[in-house]
Amino acid sequence: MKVNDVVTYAVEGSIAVITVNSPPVNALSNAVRQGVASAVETAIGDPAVGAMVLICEGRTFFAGADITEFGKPPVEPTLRNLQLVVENATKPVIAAIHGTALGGGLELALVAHYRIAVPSAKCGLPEVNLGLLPGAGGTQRLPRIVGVAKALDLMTAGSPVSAKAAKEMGLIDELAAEGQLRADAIALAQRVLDEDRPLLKVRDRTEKLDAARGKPEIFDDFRKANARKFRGFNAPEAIIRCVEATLDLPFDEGMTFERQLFNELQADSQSAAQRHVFFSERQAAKVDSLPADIPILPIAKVGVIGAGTMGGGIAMNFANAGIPVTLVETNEDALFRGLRIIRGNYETTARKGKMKPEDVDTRMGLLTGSIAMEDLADCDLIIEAVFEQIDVKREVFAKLDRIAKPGAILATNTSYLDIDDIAAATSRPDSVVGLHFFSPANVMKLLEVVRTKDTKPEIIATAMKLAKTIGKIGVLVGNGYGFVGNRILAARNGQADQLILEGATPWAVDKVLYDFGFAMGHFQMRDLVGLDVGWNPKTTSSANVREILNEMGRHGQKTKGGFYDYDENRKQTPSPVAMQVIEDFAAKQGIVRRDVSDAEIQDRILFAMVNEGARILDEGIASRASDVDIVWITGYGWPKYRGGPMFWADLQGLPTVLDRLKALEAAHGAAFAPSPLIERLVAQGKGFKDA
Ligand code: 3H9
Repeated sequence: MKVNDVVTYAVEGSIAVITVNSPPVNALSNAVRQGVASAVETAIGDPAVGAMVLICEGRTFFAGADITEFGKPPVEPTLRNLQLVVENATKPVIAAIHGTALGGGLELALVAHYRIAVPSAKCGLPEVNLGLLPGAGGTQRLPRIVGVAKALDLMTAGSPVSAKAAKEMGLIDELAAEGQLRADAIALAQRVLDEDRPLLKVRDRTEKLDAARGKPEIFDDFRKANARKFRGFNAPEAIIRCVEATLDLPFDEGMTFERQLFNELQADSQSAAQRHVFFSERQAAKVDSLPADIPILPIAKVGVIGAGTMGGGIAMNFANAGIPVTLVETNEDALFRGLRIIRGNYETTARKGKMKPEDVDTRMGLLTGSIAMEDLADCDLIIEAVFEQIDVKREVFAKLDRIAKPGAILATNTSYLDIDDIAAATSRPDSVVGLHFFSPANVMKLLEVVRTKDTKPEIIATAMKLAKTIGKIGVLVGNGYGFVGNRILAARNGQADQLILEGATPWAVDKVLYDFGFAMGHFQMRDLVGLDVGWNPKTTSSANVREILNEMGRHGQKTKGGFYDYDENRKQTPSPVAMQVIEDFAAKQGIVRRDVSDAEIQDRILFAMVNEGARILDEGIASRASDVDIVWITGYGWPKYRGGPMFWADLQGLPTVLDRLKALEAAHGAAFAPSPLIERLVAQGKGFKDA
């Protein structure tokens, strides 16, 4: 029987089976909640029914509340009211889980009286990733079923656990056979009936809470251990407070407390920012201009040219995904060094328990070293990661053109160079694309896929798909200096370099950025990367502070001195030597140093970045404002809870941004001349989100 468009009701023997089918992920939308509540009530009123099974069709059990309904007026039954219907049902309800039971989905399963899952299923409360807490009783029920410590871990990490782990911790009562969930859930329901098992309610359980009573240090230790990870985010602390409440308050009062904190988080800009990031990541994967049926080219074998830090990291991505790689260097020493470093990286990962020790050899087995580019002849994709100089790259591509098989994708990992220029060295520029990885390439999530004026659409589609295969977030960008990420970085560099000449200290600039939420300040980052990256000792001319520091042998952390001084443990202190260099250079330039406030530092750096982002958007180098946000969040450490530079600008209000830019232009010159896009959007009363 159809209950509504998304819920069906069937009775088998004495078991009612309530089936939900609301693609893509069975989110608990208005229609789903209404359908399930009405089906449960039907089952309660049906004398032929003794117990019921709640199950989903499609790829997953409920993936949570419907995020698209956030901020809209609530429609009955709310999730919490639906939960009351299920929890207080006079007949046992069995939740049957496959795919991912997430957020409100798991919270709904937690009001069922029994839970069964297939081994491949996963359970989690990922609300923290959306700047929220589990707001349908998750914070009150999870500690009652898995204990306080595990609940804190699960809810603040937000990552799901396997059904097996869930069973071990008591979250799941039984494992079903894979592919047999429906039958096994009905059988469990029948057993519950036959054995006259009680209607178990998680809310009534106290044994796990009792074990944590009188140990307030659990919470303080947890806060301390995670202080760095949680810095700046509001949701983790709210979750901890709710879990504390499970020990201090009766269940219903705990629920009220959870609701209050949930509402506060939901109304906060952090959650809006994190929801924006969730949808923007998914949006970035879509290329509007490509037909839906575009062919995806098979990538069975990959070649990487250059076994340095970048090339090695790139190769690891493919080996991790089970794709064989031929890694080419110019000589055996460099090749062996590269392969040794890769093995070392895998061994470290295995030692940390993040990889099975036997997988080290499996992955290394997928990597073949060579010093002959000819060995790349059978590769479907070849990525070049050699020295960042146009002549070197053009030479490599001319040679590749002679070696690569017809139809192979030829990719460059350049960060700044003109890829049309590189492609012109081949007879097949339409096969050339940019794949801009971020260092360390086996870790960083971002992949800028750079389309040239000639890149074939199927290559773009294949590259975007490949990004997902290797666990990256691919963002399609246009071919312009620095693409999206590094061009905005250049705008930030420009201001930071100028600010320290005008009177700010590098540590003051760094503190402003750190306090804004970046993991690291600008100059700390430069010291870490190495001041000598891209610096040429042969042509150096003391033209700026960085060159002078390099000329003094101060290349950053690796030489124990850059903008900061470093001790043996890499602990940093502001360097008086660097400060003297800055002051002397400013004097030479005729700059009279003055007090620069933190507010000025923040304004100049952030508004310069936003303005550059707008120009990039206007020029079509990025196709969506949200793509710019994703680049800076996944590649450059922009704090996730601030949603990216364009989201942040929208939050300030574009009229305010325009006013600030005009004021900054008057005070500091043309770098701040507002992008025409900002002027247009303000005139139309729009924000970047509408661009
Ligand atoms: C919550 O539950 C709050 C409660 O505690 C309290 C309430 C009072 N809603 O990721 P995919 C869309 S908060 C609406 O590409 P996959 C997604 O946008 C929620 N839409 O698939 C995409 O749309 P499109 C807690 C959603 O297989 C499509 O589904 N739950 C939702 O790689 C496919 O998604 C979460 O945070 C949603 N909840 O991964 C779970 N979820 O096709 C969030 C997805 O138009 N979801 N969509 O681009 C996920 O983690 C993944 O989507 C999932 C599937 C693992 C389920």
